Amino acid sequence: MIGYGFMGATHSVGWRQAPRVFDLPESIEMTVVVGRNADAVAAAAEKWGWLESATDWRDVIGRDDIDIVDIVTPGDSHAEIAIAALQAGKHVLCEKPLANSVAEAEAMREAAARAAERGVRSLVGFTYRRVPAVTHMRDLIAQGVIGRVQQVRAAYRQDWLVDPDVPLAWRLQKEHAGSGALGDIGAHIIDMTQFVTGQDVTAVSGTIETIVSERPLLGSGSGLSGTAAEGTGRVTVDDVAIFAGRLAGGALVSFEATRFATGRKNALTIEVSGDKGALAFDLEDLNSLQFYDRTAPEDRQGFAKILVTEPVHPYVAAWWPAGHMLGYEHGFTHQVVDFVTAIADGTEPHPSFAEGLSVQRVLDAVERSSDHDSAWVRVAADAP
Ligand code: SOE
Repeated sequence: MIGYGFMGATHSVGWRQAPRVFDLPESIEMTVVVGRNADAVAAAAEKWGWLESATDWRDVIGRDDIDIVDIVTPGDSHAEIAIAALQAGKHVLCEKPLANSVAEAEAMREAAARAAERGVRSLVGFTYRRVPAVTHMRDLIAQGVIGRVQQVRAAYRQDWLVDPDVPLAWRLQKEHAGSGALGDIGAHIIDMTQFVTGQDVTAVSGTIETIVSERPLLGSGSGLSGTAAEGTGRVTVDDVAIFAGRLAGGALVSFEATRFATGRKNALTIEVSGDKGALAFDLEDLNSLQFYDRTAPEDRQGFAKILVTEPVHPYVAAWWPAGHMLGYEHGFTHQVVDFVTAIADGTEPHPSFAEGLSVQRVLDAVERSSDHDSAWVRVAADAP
C-alpha cells in the first residue's frame, strides 16, 4: 500500500477484515506500507498490521512477493504510481478520484487496458458503491422497480471548512488534489449516479466557488485533522460545486458538493425518481433505503423504509445475524472482497479505470462550464 493517511487506515481495515469475514479465493498478506516519513510510516505499519514499511514506492512495486499495489496517496501521484505498477504486472487498486486531470486518467486507462490483456486487473476506489444499500438500490433500479428514471437529486455535503482557521492541507491545493469539493466528494456522487442508474452523465452546467481563499499554513498533521502554523497561503481549489447534469437516457440531475454546509458532517444523499416509484439513500442512515411505490394502492402510498440488513441483501450474509448494522468501514472490506475475487476469477472488476476516467471527464466539464458562465458543456466520450 502506497500512502498511510486517512484512506490508508480505511484500506488497511479492509485488507485485514476481508479474509476474516468472507471466504476469499486467495489468502492476503499485508506485506509492506510505503510513505516518505520513515518513522511515521513505521508507526502506521505497526498500528494497521503491515509486516514492513518502506520510504520509496519505486523500491517495492517490482518485488516478486507483491501481487497487488494499493494507492492511497493524494491525486498528484496516482498516475505515475499506477502506470508503473501496472507495467510491473501488479494488480492496482487506486483511490478516487482516479487522477488530477483527464490526460492523466486517459493514460491510466490505457495502461490498465494493456495490462488487462496480460490478466492484470485494476480498480478505482469509489467505495460507496459497496455500501449494501447502494448496491441494492442499483439492483432494484436495474430490475425496473421504479420504472423509467426521470430525475435524480444527488448531494454530498460536509462542513469541515466552515471554520476559516482550518489550515491549508493538501486537499485545498490544486497541484496536489486537482480540485476541491468537486473532485473529492462531487466525484462520489457522479460515480454513484452513474452506478445506480446505469447511465452516463453526458452534459453539465455548473458553478464552482471558493468561499475562503486564504488559510493558515499547515503545521503538523495532514488531511482533515492538521494544525495551523505561522503565516497564510492561498486556497487554489473550489469549496462548493453546484451543477446540473443530463443523463444518457435524458433525465436531469441536480448535483451539489460542498464543504460549507454548516452542520452537515458527511451527508451524502441521492434520490432517483422514476415513473413507477422512487428510491432514496442517505449515508448518515446507511443501513436503509427509502422506497416509494407508485404502483401500490393509492391509499397506501408513501415512502417506506427498507432495512438493508438481511441475508438477501448484497454483502450482508457474511456479517452478523439478520438485522444487525454495518458502518462506513465495511465498504472498504467489500471493495477488497470484490477486487480479490475478480483477480482470482480473471474477470474485470468495477469501477474500472475506464469508469474512473468517465467521472474525471465530468469533473473537467463542470470546471469548463463554470469558466464560461455555467454554459452547458458536453462530456467527452470515447469514439464507439
Ligand atoms: C474528505 O472529504 C473525505 O474523506 C473524502 O476524501 C472521502 O472520499 C469520503 O469518503 C469522506 O470524506
